[in-house]
Order: sequence, then C-alpha cells, then structure tokens
Amino acid sequence: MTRKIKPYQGPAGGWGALSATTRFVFGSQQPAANIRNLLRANQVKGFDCPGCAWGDEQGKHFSFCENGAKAISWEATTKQVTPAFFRAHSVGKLQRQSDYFLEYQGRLEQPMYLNRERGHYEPISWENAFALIARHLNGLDHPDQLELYTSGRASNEAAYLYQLFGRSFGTNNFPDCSNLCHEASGVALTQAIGVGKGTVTLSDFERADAILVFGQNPGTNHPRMLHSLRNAAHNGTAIVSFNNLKERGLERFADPQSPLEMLTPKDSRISSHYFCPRLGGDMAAVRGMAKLVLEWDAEALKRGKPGLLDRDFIAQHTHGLEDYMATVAATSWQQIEVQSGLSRAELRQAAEVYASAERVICTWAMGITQHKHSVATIREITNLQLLRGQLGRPGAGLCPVRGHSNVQGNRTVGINEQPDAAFLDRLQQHFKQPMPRRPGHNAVAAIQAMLDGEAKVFIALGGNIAAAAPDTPATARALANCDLTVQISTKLNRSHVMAGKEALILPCLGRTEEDVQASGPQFITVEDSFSMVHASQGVAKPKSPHQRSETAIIAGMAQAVLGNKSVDWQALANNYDLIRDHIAATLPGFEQFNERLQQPGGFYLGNSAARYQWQTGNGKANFGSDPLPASLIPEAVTAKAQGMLSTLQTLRSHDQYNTTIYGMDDRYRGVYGQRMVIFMHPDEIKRRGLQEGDWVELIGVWLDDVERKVGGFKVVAYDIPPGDVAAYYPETNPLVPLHSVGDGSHTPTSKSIPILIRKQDAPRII
Ligand SMILES: Nc1nc2c(c(=O)[nH]1)N[C@H]1C(S)=C(S)[C@@H](COP(=O)(O)OP(=O)(O)OC[C@H]3O[C@@H](n4cnc5c(=O)[nH]c(N)nc54)[C@H](O)[C@@H]3O)O[C@H]1N2
Ligand SMILES: Nc1nc2c(c(=O)[nH]1)N[C@H]1C(S)=C(S)[C@@H](COP(=O)(O)OP(=O)(O)OC[C@H]3O[C@@H](n4cnc5c(=O)[nH]c(N)nc54)[C@H](O)[C@@H]3O)O[C@H]1N2
Ligand SMILES: [Mo]
Repeated sequence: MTRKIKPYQGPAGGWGALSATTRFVFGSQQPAANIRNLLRANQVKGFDCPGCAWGDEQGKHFSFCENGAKAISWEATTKQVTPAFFRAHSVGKLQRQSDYFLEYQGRLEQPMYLNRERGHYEPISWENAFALIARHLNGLDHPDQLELYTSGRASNEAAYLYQLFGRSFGTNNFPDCSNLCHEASGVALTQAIGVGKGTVTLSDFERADAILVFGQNPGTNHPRMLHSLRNAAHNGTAIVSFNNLKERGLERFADPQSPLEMLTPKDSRISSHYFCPRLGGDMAAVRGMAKLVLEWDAEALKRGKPGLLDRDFIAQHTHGLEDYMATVAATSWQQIEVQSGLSRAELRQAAEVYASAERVICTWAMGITQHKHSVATIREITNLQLLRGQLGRPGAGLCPVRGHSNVQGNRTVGINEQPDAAFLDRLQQHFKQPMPRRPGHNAVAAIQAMLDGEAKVFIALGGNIAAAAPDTPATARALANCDLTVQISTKLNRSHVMAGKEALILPCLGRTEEDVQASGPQFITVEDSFSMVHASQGVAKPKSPHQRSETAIIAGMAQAVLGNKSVDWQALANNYDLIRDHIAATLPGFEQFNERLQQPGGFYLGNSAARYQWQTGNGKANFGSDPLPASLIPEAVTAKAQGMLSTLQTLRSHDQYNTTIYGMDDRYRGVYGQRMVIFMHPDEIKRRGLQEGDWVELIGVWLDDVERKVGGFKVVAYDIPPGDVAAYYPETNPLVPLHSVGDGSHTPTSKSIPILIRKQDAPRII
C-alpha cells in the first residue's frame, strides 16, 4: 500500500471507477458470485442495492455504480468470523484493532455471547440467546430502560416488526441512524410543507431547468445521481453546486457505462456554477439569493412588469410571506457575505440562475443537515422555493437525498421516537393492545440515558453505533454501562467490542441473500428517496446455516419476551406477506400492499405537498422567518480559543460506507493509502506555522471542560475556505461533543466542530 498525495486530474467515474470496480469485484475471493449479484442489483427481479437511497432507473441492464459494487461484494465475502476466530482474539485484543481490520474479517457466522470472565465471545444457541434477552427485558423496572436502535438498511418488514415489538413491550425508545443524518430535513419539511420527505421523483430531474445541489458529494455517496445530473446537464439544465470543497463528481463525470464517454476524451461538465461557502454558510447564501429575488421582484413591479414571485401560488397556498420579507429586509448584506463566505456578486449569479429558471429542484445532504442551524437552513431553502412556487410542478421541488438504502422506509413504517398519535391509535386498534404514548429517546438522548444508567439494555438492528455516534469515549462508556447489548449484524464492528456487561452478536442475512422461511422464499420491500416502494429479493446462497433473517431474529426475540398472546410472531416470520398485510391495515398509502407490489418497479407512495395538500397546523405551506444565527460557533468557544479556532467538517472518503472502511484511498481527493489526513487551505497552514506533510493533533474546544483530542493527522493542502478544515469520519468522532446538536433536530453537529490544530512529532509507526 503506497501512501501518497497526488491531486486527481480526471473526471469522476471514468476508467478510475471502472478499474476500481473491476479490482474490487475480481480481486475478492468470490468474483463469479459478485458478477451474478451485480447483474441482479436494482433489477425488477433482484435486490435493491444496499449502497444508497437514490432511485432506480427502470429498464437499464446494469444498474449499479462503483460504490454499490463495493457494498455488494463486501457483503458477499466468503470469509467468516467463526468461533475459532473469537477463541484466538479476546475482546480486549479486538478493541485495539482498526475498524478496517474488524469488518475485513468477513461475515458473522453464529450467535455469540460475550463471556466477560474469559474475555472472549463464545457460541450460544439461538434459543439461549433469546432466553437471555427475555430474562433481561422482563427484569427491567420500566420498559423505557430499553433502547432499540435501527440503522437504515433494515427492510420495511423487519423495521415494522421491530417497532411493533418495542411498542408491544411498552417503549417508544427508537433511536436510529436518521437522528445522526437527515433528521433536520424531516423536521424542517414537516414544519414547512407538512411532510418530512422530498417532493420530487426521479423523472423530475429530466424536466428541471435548474438544479441546486447543496452540501452533498454525489460522486462518492450517490454515484447514480451523477447519471441524472449528467443527463440534465446535456439537456441544458443549469446545475449550481454549493459545496465547501471542490468535489470532482460535481465538476466533471465520465459515465463508465457510456462507451462514447469512456473511449473519447469527452467527459461531461456537471456544474454550470460552483460556489464554496464557509461551513454552515448556506443559510446566509440562500438568504442572499432570496433578498435579490425580492429586490428584483419589487423593481419589476415598480416598472409595471410582471413580478418574479408566484403570487397566485403564494396567495392560495402559503402563509407567512410578510414576516419572511421583513426578516430578509432586516438581514444585512454584510452579515450575509461574512457568514456565507460568498460575495454579493457570486450570490447574484446564483440568484440569476434561480430566478430565470422556470422549474427548479433543490437537493441537499449532510453538508446541510449536520449543523446547529440545519432546520433553519432547510426552512430557508424551502422559503426560496415557495417564493416562485417551485413545488408540486413537474421538474420542480425539494429533494433531501437520503443516505442508507431504506432509511426513509424505516421512518415511514414506524421507526420514530416521536410517533404521531394517529399511528399509535391505528396500531392500538388493529392489534388490540395499548401502545405507549410517552415520547422516546433519539440517538443522543439514548446515549445519555445509558451513561446515566437510566437505560439498561441496548439492542441494535444493524449499524455500528460505537463508531457512528459522537463523542466516541462517552458512547463507549454508555454501551459499557448497559447490562446487556445486543447487535443484529452482518459484519464484525466496533459496537461488538465496545459492548455491555453482557453482550450478544446475532448474525443475520444480508439484502443480497436468499431468505427462505416456512412458507417458502421471501422478498422484502424498501422505499427510496423518491417515495418509491418496491420489492427486493436476494439471490446469493446464505454463507452459514446459522444465520437468520432480521425478521426471524426480531420475531424470535419478541416471542421469547412477550409470548404470542396479541401477535403471533412466528407466523409473521414464516410469511412476510402477513407482515405486509398488517402494514396495509395500519399505514395510510399502503392499502393492498401485497397486490401493488406486483407492478414492476413497485409503486409511488405519493407526497401530499406535491399535490398541494398541506398537512400543517394551518393547512398552508409556511414560510419560516428565522434570523441568521448570531454566530456559527458559540461565542464562549471562540473566546476560549483566542483566535486560533478552525471549524472542522467530518466527511466520507471514496473508499468507505459510513463506518465500514473498504480501503485507504480517496481517489477524487488525491489521497492514497491513508485516512489520517486533514485538509487545510495553504494560507491556514502557514498561519499556524505549519507545513504540508506535518503531523498534527486536533483538539476539540467546547463549552464543557472535557478533553477531546485525536492525533496522528497529516496536513494536506487543499482548496477549502481558510479557517475551515476537513477530515474523515469516524476517526474524528471523538471530537464531536455529545451535546453539540442541531436546534430542533438533535443531530450531532458533525460538519461544524470547533478545534485547535497543534503540531506533533511524527507517529512512531507511519
Ligand atoms: N459510498 C458511500 N455511499 C454512501 C455513504 C458512504 O459512506 N459511502 N453514506 C450514505 C449515507 S448514510 C449518507 S447520509 C449519505 C451522505 O452523503 P453526503 O452528504 O454526500 O456525505 P459526506 O461525505 O458527509 O459529504 C458532505 C458533503 O457536504 C460538503 N459540506 C460539508 N459541510 C458543508 C457546508 O456547511 N456547506 C456546504 N455547502 N457543503 C458542505 C462536504 O464538502 C461534502 O462534499 O451517503 C450515503 N451513501
Ligand atoms: N462525525 C460524523 N459522524 C457521523 C456522520 C458524519 O458525517 N460525521 N454521519 C452519520 C450518518 S449520516 C449516519 S447514517 C450514521 C451511520 O450509522 P450506522 O448506520 O449505525 O452505521 P453503519 O456504518 O452504516 O453500519 C455498518 C454496520 O452495519 C451492519 N450491517 C450492514 N448491512 C447490514 C444488514 O443488512 N443488516 C444488519 N442487521 N446489519 C447490517 C454491519 O455489521 C456493519 O458493520 O453515522 C453518522 N455519524
Ligand atoms: Mo446517513
């Protein structure tokens, strides 16, 4: 493995993607299985790619991307984590290994129990594992001492059964990866338009005149989105990117599935305009654009011309324009320019594109949702769209681009710590048993409850909370404080080794694998970012006879804990059609669920806002009128740092899927063979008396006196606004204070962490 930093000159995609895919698919121990799997990815009779939540283009023969191929091959590995492996590796020893090492060991193969006395995981039968869970749960003083975490890969069927299990037990404690991810989108959109989901469908991307992409790196995280953006750019659609970094995927793309683009030097320009705001500066940037649109509108009206606002839409459908206009008028250009880091001239260019386009889509991801004022920022993006009625029309709307492949579906079917009363009423009526009404814990609250000893049992349906959550040492203490931690997982990860006093690993089948139950082969369903629900059926043979489906595992736990008085859990695990019948009976939009899945490509759940039905308190789409935050970092923190503060964003490299590290390269950012790097502007490097290649430690500065520090990072000069720096997650998670969360979203502020950077000696082993 050669470590080097070498700026990448090519387009995103292209031969680099093809050769990386080939290396990943053929370089593994199961190339034939990988190819068979890939041919069935995102096909009508195949499985939904577990990579991301972007929608499927129907009728395409190949429907996967480089990073989808990695996710699929990674799951298909023939390597297994056997009892012999655990005999050879104590938990203490495993704790000292890297995340890459842990996941690289292969698929979890048998249920395992952590014998604390011996310090090793040992095999346990499924029955004994379920009995242990039942003993702990039935011994709790209160159902809210249980935390049920979900990561967004779980199917609709598994997630629905899981929430039914939790609520039948008596708790709404459903912390989930969404709380660390797109929560702000759900909160802001629900306030503004009455539904916490995007309003567009995939075909809208073909009809838009302008697409504004905020805080998102599709070249790595949603590569199939580049196809939509490329096609739009070819049709003359303006693509305006707002990103703290110059991401290659937003600049240029060569489609590895297009012979013309591969064989000629003809790649596609993606963005027509590219702006690099300061971290957290997007709300100010959008406010600047809105200010210009409102000014131009007023001038046009004065000259007797038609204005720029969609006055019919505003009058009929919205509330709060006057307050919003007053707030915009009260926001000074000075504040807008300082906070956004963009000049008035730049914002004018952006506003001109917006104002001259008939149909505009705004998309966004983590660069928008992981700040303190994320809810207000998404309200501001919505305000901009409301001004010109850019919603509910073909080619126009709002599009939060989700992360995990079924994170949206999980929320739809009830993974929600604050469920609405109507849903609970329906569950109660249908299952003829009371449902808990107390709001539950989100991810940060769950960690705090475990730290405080209020929560005693932690069960995770997938994911890797120990590495994904903020304040890593605090999260580790929280897990260690639990009487029992249970991980339903495909691969070994940090959460298995940072475990509770007692701990279980329950190995499950993956999305790509055949799932055969008593009634025969099963399929599951998922919902993508565009509210399309469709079936997904695995094609690969399971690797171990001991692995069970997520649904079967949940049913087994529920049966052991609750018995089958009000729900026949085993019957549901035997035949997932029956779970879908319950979903159809309790969730609006899923009527005749099983029948509608027969349509190739699935069905559209619909979006009330896209139909101009506003399920808000006042029955209107609401303008928000939050002022810009007075400062992006608390003033007390800035004062503590005495002028030496940097703002850190923690982001993904090209070779990772969240906490799963596939490799050590970040090709488009020119980083090879390493992950411990910090991207800094050359002036910022100089200002700190540093040089490129120096080793530094990063020290968190926060309102509390907790020491937060990580070391061994190499300085890399990069095109990033001075004062802002970037490094990879999860290595930087120890720097994110548990209680630095978004207003109204409670999402850790992983994209704006105040830190100091201090030179250190070269690490001994480099
Ligand atoms: N291959 C792969 N695919 C994935 C994932 C993965 O890890 N690997 N993760 C999945 C998940 S769960 C998610 S949520 C998504 C994440 O998808 P992204 O949101 O694309 O993920 P990040 O790497 O966090 O990238 C954040 C982007 O926002 C920019 N940014 C950061 N802060 C700001 C800001 O304040 N303003 C602006 N304008 N830009 C900013 C960063 O420069 C970066 O380009 O991807 C999903 N798909
Ligand atoms: N600092 C910082 N922290 C962040 C972020 C950030 O940008 N910066 N991003 C946040 C975001 S957006 C998210 S979504 C979270 C992600 O948080 P999580 O969803 O908790 O983490 P993942 O890394 O996606 O989980 C990987 C593990 O899931 C298990 N797994 C994989 N496939 C399956 C399956 O099919 N079934 C089951 N049961 N298990 C499976 C494997 O054991 C694997 O080790 O992290 C968040 N944390
Ligand atoms: Mo995410």
